[in-house]
Amino acid sequence: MNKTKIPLVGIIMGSQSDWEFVKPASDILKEFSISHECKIISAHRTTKRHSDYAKSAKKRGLKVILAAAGGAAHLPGVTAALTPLPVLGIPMSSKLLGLDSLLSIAQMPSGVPVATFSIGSAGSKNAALYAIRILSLMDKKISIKLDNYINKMEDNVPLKPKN
Ligand code: RP5
Repeated sequence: MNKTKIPLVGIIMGSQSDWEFVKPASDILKEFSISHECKIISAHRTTKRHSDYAKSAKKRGLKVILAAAGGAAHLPGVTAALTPLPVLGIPMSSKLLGLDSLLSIAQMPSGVPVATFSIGSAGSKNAALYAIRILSLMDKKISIKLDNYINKMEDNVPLKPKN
């Protein structure tokens, strides 16, 4: 991540305990050299931090927000209620294996959209790739890198299974 650049993507998570499952999103964005920031912001425990962040996000130049939360996972939904930016919700695993998180994020009332990804690190990685797809519509360099990434994925899958 280039720290001198204004972040294009904001990654927020409800707790430090989420970080190991959220880090793959940051790793992908780094791979694409996309400026981003990672912050612990809870919709329940840090309400002022959260509302300041969500309300100022667009003005600060962010284009997409990834929001990861587990259990009663209100962070993505409440963030989407406070900003017009696209919010990509990532359910974290939980005592109920993340099904509670998944449903909390997916079952938004009409009018306040949140894109919902799969539970845990695969969801984090895909949310980052989805953010990259959004950004690629406005940036030719990102679009070329994305095409290369997609092509390379096929090259990395062997045609024949190994013993
Ligand atoms: C949520 O509660 C967080 O996103 C996390 O997934 C879950 C548990 O948080 P900790 O009790 O580990 O801080 O808000």
